[in-house]
Amino acid sequence: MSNCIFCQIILGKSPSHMLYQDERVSAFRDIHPVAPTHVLVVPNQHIASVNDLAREDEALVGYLFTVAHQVARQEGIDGTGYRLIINTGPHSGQVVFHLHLHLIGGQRMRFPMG
Ligand code: DGP
Repeated sequence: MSNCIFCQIILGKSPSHMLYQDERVSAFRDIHPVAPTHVLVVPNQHIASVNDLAREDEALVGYLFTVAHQVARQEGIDGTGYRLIINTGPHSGQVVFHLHLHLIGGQRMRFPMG
């Protein structure tokens, strides 16, 4: 989608610090990191949010987690641990309506959230 910033990043039309990309998924650093590692793992296909997932996207969603793990390993935080967050809709604070998984780590995080 031409008006979606993540689609523009995936296509290389907007700048990003890309860490991983293949034909299905891209992973790039968040522009406003909240921790030493803050990466967004996104499907290349435009899907606005979890609310817009279809049954045929189930394998793709699983693959997002596989790539998140791979990037966590690349970043050296798989052993210390990390948090994966998917915001969905206004109450969650979702601001970019292209499905994305926040991979956050590199420091101890507070819990519970909300
Ligand atoms: P969310 O609230 O879950 O929709 O988070 C969207 C995230 O996207 C937020 O942490 C900031 C990040 N973001 C927004 N615009 C850009 C951008 O142009 N480039 C990058 N790398 N990240 C962006």
